Amino acid sequence: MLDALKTELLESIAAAGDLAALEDVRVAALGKKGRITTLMKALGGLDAETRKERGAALNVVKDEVAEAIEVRRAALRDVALAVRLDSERIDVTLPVRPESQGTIHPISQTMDELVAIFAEMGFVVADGPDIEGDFYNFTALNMPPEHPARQMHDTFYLPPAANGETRVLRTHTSPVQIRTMLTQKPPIRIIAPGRTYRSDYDMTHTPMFHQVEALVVDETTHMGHLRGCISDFCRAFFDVDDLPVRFRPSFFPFTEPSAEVDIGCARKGGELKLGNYGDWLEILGCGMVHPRVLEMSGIDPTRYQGFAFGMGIERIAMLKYGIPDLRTFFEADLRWLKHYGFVPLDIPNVAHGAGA
Ligand code: 2NL
Repeated sequence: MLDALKTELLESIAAAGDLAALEDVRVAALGKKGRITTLMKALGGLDAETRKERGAALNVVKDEVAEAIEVRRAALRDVALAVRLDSERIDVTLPVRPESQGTIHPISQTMDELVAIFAEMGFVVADGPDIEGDFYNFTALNMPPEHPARQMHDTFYLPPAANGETRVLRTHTSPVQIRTMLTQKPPIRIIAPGRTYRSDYDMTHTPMFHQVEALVVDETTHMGHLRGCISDFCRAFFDVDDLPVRFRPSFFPFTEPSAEVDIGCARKGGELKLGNYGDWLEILGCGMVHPRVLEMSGIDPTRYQGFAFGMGIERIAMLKYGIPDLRTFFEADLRWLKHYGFVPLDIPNVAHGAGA
């Protein structure tokens, strides 16, 4: 009788065409009210000798059936997977449909390139709020109230904070570096890319624009590091190995000494070419962090020195990608975006000139 049951169960296991049918077979045999389970329960009513014998035999059948179910389940799972893989096969080399319409904005692409280059050099990306306190945007940068440099910033002012502090839309990304110095111990090596705001609108200015600033602070940081870092960056970003890079003395309230950086170019017939052609083009400002700035940011200027630099992202994007008009960046013109935008999968990395 047990043999007949076993044969019958093994047959229905073999006949189960899918996982659901197999589960039905399992429940009918081994479930709470399954046939084997019922027989097991009935053992209690037998005398000790018969119970031992029948129990052992039942256990063998139960194990065999359970094993057969497992084997069948694995086979059915393989079949189900194979069917699914076959039916869901796609050719990933085909173009996407409907063809993708969107492009990466040149500002986003350029920021990704900057991050790729500076990350390779060991910089970490830092960010901060667009709405800043007067202290972080000006005072900590050696521009006390009434400092003439403040007037040059065409600042957007907001109603004061609850504590009375003057609030502004940040006029540069420097406050991010101030916040970093106030909360982290050197060595510090960060870049701060982001939106900045100045109340100015003409051919070469928009009220919102983008900047990236870099800051390095350590015990032995000096101008040689500043020079090498900036030269390497310019050559990587513009993808010109022998790009001439020149430092001219300048002034910023937050750096001493300060410099402006020019790169080599040629201007011919309204065209601009970057490289060793004898002419020069200004692209960024830099300097050694002013000791007073370090001090106001909680860093001991007798122990640490730092360098910093900053540049406009629209400007370097225009140079690299031949975009002639700044204001078009912010017009959201789909034809412009199609022309100057980037394929979403063209992800910048240093091996690819970050990219070329
Ligand atoms: C430019 C010049 C510069 C900095 C930015 C900086 C930041 C801190 C301390 C010292 Cl927290 N300096 N930033 C330094 C020199 C130049 O930007 O022409 N930007 C568009």
